Amino acid sequence: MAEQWWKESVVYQIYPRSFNDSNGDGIGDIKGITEKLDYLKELGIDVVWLSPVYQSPNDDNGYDISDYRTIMDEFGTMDDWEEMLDGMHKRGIRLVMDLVVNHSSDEHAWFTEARKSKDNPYRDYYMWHPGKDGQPPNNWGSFFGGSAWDYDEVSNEYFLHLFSNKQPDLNWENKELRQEIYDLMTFWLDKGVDGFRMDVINLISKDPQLPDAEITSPERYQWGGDYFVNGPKFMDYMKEMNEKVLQHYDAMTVGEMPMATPEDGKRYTNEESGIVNMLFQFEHMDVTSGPGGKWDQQPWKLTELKRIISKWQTELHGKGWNSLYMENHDQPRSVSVFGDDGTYRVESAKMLAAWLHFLQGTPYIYQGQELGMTNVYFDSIEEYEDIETLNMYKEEVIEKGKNPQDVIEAIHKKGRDNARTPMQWTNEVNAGFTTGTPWLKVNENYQDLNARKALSDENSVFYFYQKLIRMRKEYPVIIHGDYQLLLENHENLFVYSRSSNDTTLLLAANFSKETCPMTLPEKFNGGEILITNYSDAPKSLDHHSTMRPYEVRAYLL
Ligand code: ISL
Ligand code: CA
Repeated sequence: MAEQWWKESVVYQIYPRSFNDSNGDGIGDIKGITEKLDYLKELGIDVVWLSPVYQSPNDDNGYDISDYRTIMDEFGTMDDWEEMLDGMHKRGIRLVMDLVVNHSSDEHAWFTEARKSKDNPYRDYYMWHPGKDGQPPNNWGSFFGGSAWDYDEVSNEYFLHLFSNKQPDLNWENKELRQEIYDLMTFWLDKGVDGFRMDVINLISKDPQLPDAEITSPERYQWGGDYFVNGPKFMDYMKEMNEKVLQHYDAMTVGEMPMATPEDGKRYTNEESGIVNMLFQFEHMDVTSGPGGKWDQQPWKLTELKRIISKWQTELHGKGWNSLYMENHDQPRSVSVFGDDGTYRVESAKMLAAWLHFLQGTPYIYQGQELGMTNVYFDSIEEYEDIETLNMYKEEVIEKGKNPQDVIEAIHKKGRDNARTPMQWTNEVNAGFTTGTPWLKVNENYQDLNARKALSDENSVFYFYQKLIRMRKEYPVIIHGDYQLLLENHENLFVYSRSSNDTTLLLAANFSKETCPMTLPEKFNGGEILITNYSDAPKSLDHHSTMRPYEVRAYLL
């Protein structure tokens, strides 16, 4: 078996549109990334996951691909990309590309051909179906609102799109289509990429009967996941992909898998019969969602987060591998949700970092997380760009007449643009992201919160991450140790231990503004402190102790 370098790696996610603009057009680009490679090296990360940079009409910022083998004009050229890859490899950084193959753009040549006629050779690359009594073939809703089906006048049929209507779903039943995908993967692997992050990969196989979803909400369209999440041929397709492509390369794979349970996690990531190295699951991100789903944000409970994290830690130990994340380009900023983006911003950003990095799995840092970047609170819908947010606003406010202020508040809490505001490099105009007009407004806190400032302050969140990344290389217990939850029912403190052989690591984190007394079992005494966000924290552990607001401490016993 190949060396499992991905278990010991820390991954940094770049959302290129918002990372760094090299030519002043307001849009981040590949040369802009190359300019910042020393910054990434300084942080110490091992792998970059680059969100899509392929040709795209940008209906969903590159997650709608119109050519899988060329670089988006706005981002630069293939030469720029090669220079970037070289620069990464020279610094010992690996590159994982985004593979978005549940759907393509409707502007992909396959689709423009397919929609020409029912007997076009590319027709079957997509999922076409006649309607039912002038209505879509079934009642499935799209992730981005409305029906998952769009009517096509030319052929009087509908095509399936689980995401926007400019993201038609590819038909994996078609053998030629599958081969096209394996070929494009090979194309990038031969160019030297080190792996793939696979977008909504567990949605690629749909129940061929396309049954109506059970009616579970008062909405017009329903959640059809029973018929396309982990669908009937998902494993077969992935095995074929491994045989035809992946097994011939030393490549890391991470599957994004909405709705995945630990059972799924084990099935898909175990070393004997798994199909990816690790997965992104969503269960812990959903602790803030109420019964109304993503936009129904509710106060969350630490005990619930503990239950979910502990379940995944325990069930996958020795049987699979997980990724560890609290942020990405689809999620709000973690300090704003799980910490405090006011008084305790720095403390809570560090607390979340240490708490995450000492769990078992491969950590992912989303650009700006290493600075403790926060959510953005734009006043008006005009300032938002994300298709999911804009569609939802239109549906709720314009079609259903909801109070716009309530909807904006939901967007403040959960909108994807929270993560997509430009990276804050300096305290200069537009946070040093661009000399032009940024495609999405910069968060106004950049004066105080930026990379330049972090790099000149040895107590910054940045250097805290740097230490954590180093520690993961120094202490094998972080990679391999087993996990035990302590103080299970405590509402503010998250305490766990990791043990292997004769080493125990103890992590105690206060997820609240309260000062909390902490009493641990007696064996948790002594040892030495590894890292903390309060410089005067006790150097060795006393099993009776007090945790201050958002304090975190890790001890090696
Ligand atoms: O963002 C979401 C709401 O929290 C999710 O529903 C998200 O759409 C889902 O996790 C799939 O995400 C991935 O595929 C989408 C793309 O818009 C996301 O950016 C991507 O991460 C379609 O390609
Ligand atoms: Ca640019």
